[in-house]
This record gives sequence, C-alpha cells and structure tokens, in this order.
Amino acid sequence: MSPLLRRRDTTPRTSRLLGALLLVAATGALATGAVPTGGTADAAPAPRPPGLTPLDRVIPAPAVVRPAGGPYTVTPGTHIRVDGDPETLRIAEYLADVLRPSTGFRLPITDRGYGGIRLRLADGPHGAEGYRLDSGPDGVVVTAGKPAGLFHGVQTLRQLLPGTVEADTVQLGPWRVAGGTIEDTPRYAWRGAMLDVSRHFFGVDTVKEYIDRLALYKINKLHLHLSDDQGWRIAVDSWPRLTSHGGSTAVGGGAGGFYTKADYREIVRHAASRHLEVVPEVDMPGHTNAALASYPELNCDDVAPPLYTGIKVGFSSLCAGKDVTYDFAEDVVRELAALTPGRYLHIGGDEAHSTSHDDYVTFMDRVQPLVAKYGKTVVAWHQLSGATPAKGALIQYWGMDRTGDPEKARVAEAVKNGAGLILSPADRTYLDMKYTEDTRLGLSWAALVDVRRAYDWDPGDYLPDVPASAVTGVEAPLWTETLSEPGELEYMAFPRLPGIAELGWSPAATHDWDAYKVRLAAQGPRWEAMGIDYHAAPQVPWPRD
Ligand code: TNX
Repeated sequence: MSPLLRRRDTTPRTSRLLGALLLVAATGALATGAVPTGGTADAAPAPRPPGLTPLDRVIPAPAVVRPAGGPYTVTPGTHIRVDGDPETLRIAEYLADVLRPSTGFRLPITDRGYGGIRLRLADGPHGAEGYRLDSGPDGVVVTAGKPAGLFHGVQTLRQLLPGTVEADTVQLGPWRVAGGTIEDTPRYAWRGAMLDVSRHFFGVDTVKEYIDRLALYKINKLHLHLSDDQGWRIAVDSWPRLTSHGGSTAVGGGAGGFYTKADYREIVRHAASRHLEVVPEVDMPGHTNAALASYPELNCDDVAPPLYTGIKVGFSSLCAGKDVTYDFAEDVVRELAALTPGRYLHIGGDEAHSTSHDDYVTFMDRVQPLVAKYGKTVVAWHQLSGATPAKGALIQYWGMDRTGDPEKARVAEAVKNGAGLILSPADRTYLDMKYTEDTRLGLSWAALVDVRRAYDWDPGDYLPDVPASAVTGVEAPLWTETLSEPGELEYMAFPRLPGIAELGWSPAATHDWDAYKVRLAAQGPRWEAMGIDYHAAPQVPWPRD
C-alpha cells in the first residue's frame, strides 16, 4: 500500500480483507488455493476463489468484445514475451512490476518461447492508441500498432485479473483471464485529468501516484494548473520571486511549495512512462495574484498586493497596457515550453473579471503568438472564445447545462472557425464538486455531482451547434481549494474519474448507466487492494464485504 495513503474511512475494507487472508493462512486454507473475498475475521466465512472477470467487465468499456473458449491462467511458469523493441520492453517491465508482488511469480521477460503473456507491436487497424487482446488456454496476446496501444491493452489485461492482483504482498489467485478477443480504439484523442497544485501544493510523489491511477483508466493527458492567485508552483529562472515569494503559501495560509525544474522533469518523465502527456497551465491574465504579489512592476499601479490565501476568484489581473507584462509572459512561456515535450501549453484565460474586455483581447492577441513562437499549441478555458482564438487553439469548455446560450454560441462559433474543443462541464466533470450535501470536502457552486451525473451525458452532443466530429475530448478537473491531503484527492476522484475516462474512450453505443454501475462496482476490490480511499457511493452495487 502506498506510504502516502491516509485512510479516513470508518470501514477499513483493505485491512479487513488482509485480516481475513491472515486468518485463512493460519488455518491452512492456503493449501487449497482458495482466496477469501470478504467477511470479517470474526465471521470467517468459507473462502471462495475470485470469479472469472467477464471479458467486458472493464472500464473504459472496450469497443468490441467476443468471449470465446477457456481462460488463460497466469502461473509460476508464465513468461512475458516481447519482440525486442525497447518501448515494448519497458511496458513488459511495467506489467511485471504490477503482477510480481501479488502473484509472487518470477514472470521473466523474454524474446523467445511460446504462450504466456505476449506483447506484440504489429501494423493493424487500431490506430495510435488502440489494441487487440486475445486470450485462451495457451496464453494472452496484446497486439498494437504503437506502444501506447500496448500500454492501454496492458491496463485491460490488468482489469481482467482479480482486483487482488494490485496488492503489494503475495495473494492467492488463481490468476485467470477470461477467454476471447477484445478490439479497442478510443473515441477521443484527448482524455484528460487536471490537477490544481496551486490552491494547495502536492509534491512530486503524490502527482506520480495520481498519474499511475489515471493510467489504469487510459487517461492520456495530465493538465497541471501550475499558477493561480494563491500560489505559483513552477520555477521560472528569469523571475525567481514567482516561486520564492509567490509559491510560499496556499489556501488557508499553510506552507506552499513549488516544483524545481528537476522536479517538473521527473513528473513529465513519469507521465511519459505511463503514456500520458503533461499539459502545463499558467493562468493569465486573471488568477495572477501570486505573480502580482511577487513583482510590483506587473501591476498597473506598481504596487504589489499581499499574498492571498482565501478562495475568491476574479479579483486579480496582469496589466495589459504595460510592455513588461509581455516580457514576463514570454519568459514564462519560453521556459515552460522548454520543459514540455508535449504539444500543448495552457494559458488559462478564465474568470478575468478584473480585466476589461478590450484589455483581455489585447492580452490574448499578444500572448497567443508567443505560445506558437516557442512551438506549442494554445489551450485555454472557453472565455478565450470572447477574444480571437489562435489558429488550431483548443478551447476548454467549463460551462454547465444551464449556462446561457450566448456563451455557448461563442464557443460554437470558435469551433466553426477551427478551434478544438475539450469538454469539462463543471456540473458533470468537476471532481471538486460535492457528491451530496453531506460530502465533507469540496464545493457545490456548479452542482452536487453524484456518480451517475458525472457519467450520464454524451460529449458528442453536449454543446448545441457543435458537431460530434469537432469534439477533441473530455477532461476532469480537480480543483483543490478544499483539498490538501493525497487521500482527499482520491476520495473526490474515485469513483467519478473512471466515468469521465469512459466517456473519453468508449463508443457512445456502450453508454448505459445500469451496465456501467456493475463494471464500476467491480473496481471496488481493486481500489481496496491499491489502497485508494474512494467514496463508496450508494448508487453503485459494490460487492459486499
Ligand atoms: C472555477 S473553472 C474556476 C477555478 C476554481 C473552480 C472551483 C475555472 C476555469 N475556474 O478557479 O478553482 O471554479 O470549482
């Protein structure tokens, strides 16, 4: 279990399961190969082996599933076979790292032999991220045209094994994978999750762990919200006070923090190893109090405001009329672009309530070309559609079902003019919204977002006058005004995040709440084995302890 984990749950499911396991071990039931799937140590019901996970009990739902034949069983003799490509080898090592601790098997990686688990790169119809998985008594073969597809196929394989495979101590198995074929390609190219490290700062290890969890659901973008009124979290060598002063605190007045460039590169490297691209955001021209507090010259009146530790929005603005503002923006964009192997740079642009419309347009007209100058594509919150989005820009829509038509029409117009669209409707995808009125953490300004509400909508027809083909994808933001512990991030993200991941990946034809909630329930034991402190939403038929 993760050392970062702080369980606040009053029902410690994981420890109960482990307790039952110990009891079974002590009574000799180990020798039968049976595994207990529930019960408390007091009740000690007869242990039973985990059932075979049906081939379609995966999140995101695979595009095509054809069950056939008998299962494959991972045994002490199983090899992981690769063809010699270095990327494939890395994915094999990743898979072995997942499977070895819980199975206790050696699972050697080899380029010869027969059967076992084979990862195979080969041209095929599954595109840049899709894959095919064939399973039968002789072995499992994951085939993909690109390494990202193999990696996603490995996530499917992982979910077809019992949830206890995620444990970091030896479990009992059996480790069976149902027989048949899956063919899978994503619906959308952009399947994102955003983490706000500004309102509260989260260190490199926490971000890496979040990345690992995103990967399990085939999320391929990590958007990091690196600056806001309450904190500047990324080192910029040419403006060092951004972090030394602007990064020194957080909401509530606690200690802040920031990523050095080495820290940030480590996050980017780890994300790449999980086939996620990091999209950095510096929010401008609003949401900039931390920068304004660090450098008086960025303020129109040359007076630096104090640091801010509250949770209001919309009160700060860079000074659009000063040249130094654009020197600052260029330095930040240049240094951030140099840290970013990915294509995109997010420049914020939301809630600039203290910037006049003319200043906002001026600012965006001058800053967007800087992003292009350093080789990146602009991403911005949808208020950018009130200015002139740069060619090829992506607009991130965070309005709601009830957001007025003029704003939606502006977004539709921008999309008609060539902008891409990422859908993050606040009343569906915002992971910081409370589940119910009783949720201790989170906000509720957009809506109470229960598990069904997060899942039960279609990105393909969400915005009027935007054709399904113009949608680039979906993203689930996790704002952190009320969240300061890693376990709190987990509690808000799980179980809603997998629903957004599924909307991003699975064909619309698979969309069905009643079927989804059964697949979601099957994730519960997996999260317990991973030590994820999830919200056991009553709408979901979780397996009983
Ligand atoms: C709105 S949505 C914001 C954030 C807040 C969030 C809280 C958007 C682009 N801006 O500044 O953190 O609401 O839910």
